[in-house]
Amino acid sequence: MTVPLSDTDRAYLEQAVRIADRGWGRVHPNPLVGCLLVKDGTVIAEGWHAEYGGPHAEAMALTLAGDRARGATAYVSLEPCRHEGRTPPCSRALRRAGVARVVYGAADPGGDSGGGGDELRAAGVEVVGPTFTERRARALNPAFHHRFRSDRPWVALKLATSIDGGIAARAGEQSWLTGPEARDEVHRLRASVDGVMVGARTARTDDPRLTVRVGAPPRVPPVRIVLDPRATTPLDGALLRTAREVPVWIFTGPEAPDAALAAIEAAGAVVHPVGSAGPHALDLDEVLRRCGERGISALLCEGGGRLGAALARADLVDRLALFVAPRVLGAEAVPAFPDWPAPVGAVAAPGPDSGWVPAAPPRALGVDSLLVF
Ligand code: AOF
Ligand code: ZN
Repeated sequence: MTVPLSDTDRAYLEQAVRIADRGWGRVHPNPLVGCLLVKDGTVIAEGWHAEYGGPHAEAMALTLAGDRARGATAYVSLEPCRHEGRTPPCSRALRRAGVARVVYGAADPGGDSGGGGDELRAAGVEVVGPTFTERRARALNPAFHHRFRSDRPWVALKLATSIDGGIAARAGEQSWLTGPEARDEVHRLRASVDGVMVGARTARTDDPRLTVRVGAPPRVPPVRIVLDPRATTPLDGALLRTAREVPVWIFTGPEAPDAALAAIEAAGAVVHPVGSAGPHALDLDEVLRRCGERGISALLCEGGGRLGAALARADLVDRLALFVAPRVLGAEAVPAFPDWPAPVGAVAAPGPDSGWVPAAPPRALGVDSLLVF
């Protein structure tokens, strides 16, 4: 159950959410968190979680405010933690600083870290929260919340289509659909995940680098992952040429020749053999499980069409990052989801960013959220 908020409280809390974004690319797998300390109608300090393992948002704000925190209201986008983790518990820090009131957004799903709200209440602090629905909380820190519900990584699928729903003008062709704004957003998404994944055909035809080259560099560059059943990723391509600079993982299947695997390893990439799911297809559950075991908690799939459709078909997509270009590809275009048994609709994440209304779909795409650009 969520607690209702006054307009003033909501405005400050939304400001805390915007501040949280300053940690983008630096804090995952921990959540983005923002905190605002307000006293007598004035913001006296802003704090945010700026670096994984570093001070929490509340701690930063309290340090900046010093003695002025006494009697203030703290607005925090996530319930204050009460655990002794990499940093001391924020519930204790807020209490000791004499903060009179705490208004927070999302409930902390963490077993040990959660429950700071109740602890503060018990200590006599006025606490208002949780005030975000689970859906809102998940939209802000999707991979963080996903971790408590699943063993596999959170998966975002980037899909660029024409307005008539095509992903390429003709089979096997690369069609450049979107513009610089979309490219910037993709780099921003890359900075927030642990792995960026493509299929082997995309690695061969597009020769992508899959690095973050726009905006502030992430704390850890995402691992570049190719799903390559037959080990055909070109040795002289952009990925394998730079495999010693930013890690490259190649998932291969039983069809892969030993010599190709040896050459890929010699180039500095890590080969992960997994089971097959038919000709030229890998067992996606196994791929994701392996990724999870090796510390990938959030994954961005950038295509191609076949891999994206296979992930969606297996209900392995949590977020669809949909880029719709103002172009028409026409009758010969390759559809984003070929050979589906029935027309596809999507479950829209309501929110300020999405004015999208789903058609009544015979078969819904099982995504948690949808971003449309
Ligand atoms: C953050 N930043 O601002 C807040 C968090 O890894 P630790 O020990 O720093 O603890 C991370 C947990 O603390 C995290 O899972 C969440 O439950 C809680 N709150 N975490 O990284 C913050 N407020
Ligand atoms: Zn904390």
